[in-house]
Amino acid sequence: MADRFDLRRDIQLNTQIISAHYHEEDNRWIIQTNEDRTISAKYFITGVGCLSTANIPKFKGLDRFRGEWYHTGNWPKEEVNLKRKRVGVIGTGSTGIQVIPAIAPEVDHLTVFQRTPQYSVPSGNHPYDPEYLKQVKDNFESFKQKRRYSFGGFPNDVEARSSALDDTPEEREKLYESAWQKGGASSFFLETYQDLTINPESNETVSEFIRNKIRGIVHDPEVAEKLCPTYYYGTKRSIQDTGYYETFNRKNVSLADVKTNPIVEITPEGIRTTDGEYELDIIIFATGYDAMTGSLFKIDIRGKDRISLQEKWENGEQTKTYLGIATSGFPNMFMITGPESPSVLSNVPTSIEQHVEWISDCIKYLREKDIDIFEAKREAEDEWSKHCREVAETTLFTNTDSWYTGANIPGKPRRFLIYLGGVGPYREKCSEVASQGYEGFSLQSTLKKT
Ligand code: NA7
Repeated sequence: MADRFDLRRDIQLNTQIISAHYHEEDNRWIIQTNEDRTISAKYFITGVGCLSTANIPKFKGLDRFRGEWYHTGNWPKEEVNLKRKRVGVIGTGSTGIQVIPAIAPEVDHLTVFQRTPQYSVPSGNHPYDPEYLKQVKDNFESFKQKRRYSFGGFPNDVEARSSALDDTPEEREKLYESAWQKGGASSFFLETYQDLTINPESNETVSEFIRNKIRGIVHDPEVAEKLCPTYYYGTKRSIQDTGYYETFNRKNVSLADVKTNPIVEITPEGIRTTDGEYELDIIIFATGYDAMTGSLFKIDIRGKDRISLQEKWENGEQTKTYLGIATSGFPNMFMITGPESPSVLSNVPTSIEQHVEWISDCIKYLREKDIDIFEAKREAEDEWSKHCREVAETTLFTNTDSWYTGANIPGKPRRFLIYLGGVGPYREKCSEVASQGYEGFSLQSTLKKT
């Protein structure tokens, strides 16, 4: 791709951005790299990802551990030898659930340290049917269009039914079973019922369906019960797996319930919980990320009056953006999949594409109109942020502790930072703002026309 689109000349690899400061005097962003290189830029666009800052919980004693330890998000390039090792995995989110069945056959013994059990559905991975592929390629434009205006950013063919409570228990069971057989978290989530994350009673029908699947798969009833989640299905990241629950039927795999018996410390030999010590050669942290804001805060970003983004968002009035693309006080700065956009609760490539196109069109417009200062208005940002919160509060998402709410990082302000109104309506709103001369933004020109 880089060669095809001649992108290499614009890419500098192995470079970390340390700071980006807006200089009001000359309306430039001064960006500092880890190699002490300074770049002066008119626009500053972040594409740092919503899930790229690893969360390694501050367990006492990690520095004394005699074995090896890794975080899944910083996996070494060199091969990690797990053969004949006693391995502990902390965390059972999307990552843990993929890692656990993959490494279980290799290791001597695997201990899974689970704090919150998760709902997971079969991924249903399979080679694409050539007929389907041909159909997609022949109709690529309409396929893309469907994706762009759908709720989740996926080209789903099946429309979800309105409410789980409109169907009889038998009808529901049949629909859930066919979604289970088809596989894929997104089809399970988006092609069954629309009110699963709105109505607690509807949610209970799908939650219990998955719990019964777990009870049917896992042979030891005590282990099966420990694996059964109780939170509202779908309000933590919807997960899919290949043989996750089945892994607990292996003789070399055991489950440590660290909700009941929390981890006390890491010892030189392994992990100590309140019910004893587990001796380990390797600890794998599948403990997730400081989502949405973590990677932005790793860069010292400062806007007008040298106020940092972290100061504005954490010490000030909490995280607020306009459309998840810009934030007041930070002129000429754009965020790709920023907080309060559909970002991680959508098909992310669809959302990235939309932001990149919107930002590119915007910069083109600013150039054409000789506008050199572009900034979100505070009122527009207040209104958008309020709207995001109101939409989130109509759902069950805000009831659950998850990285969506920031609850996974001790001390992080709890706030739901994802727009839940749907990818299609969000796209329409962004296009409307642009078509009305970037309504809600202040556009100033200090340039003299020649
Ligand atoms: P997640 O989904 O944040 O999962 C992290 C897991 O680690 C989860 O089971 C956590 O339990 C557990 N965790 C985190 N801190 C601790 C401590 N201190 N003690 C015990 N267990 C802990 O991260 P993933 O990498 O799996 O997935 C992130 C996203 O990447 C995913 O959603 C996809 O969008 C792609 P908890 O549930 O908080 O009790």
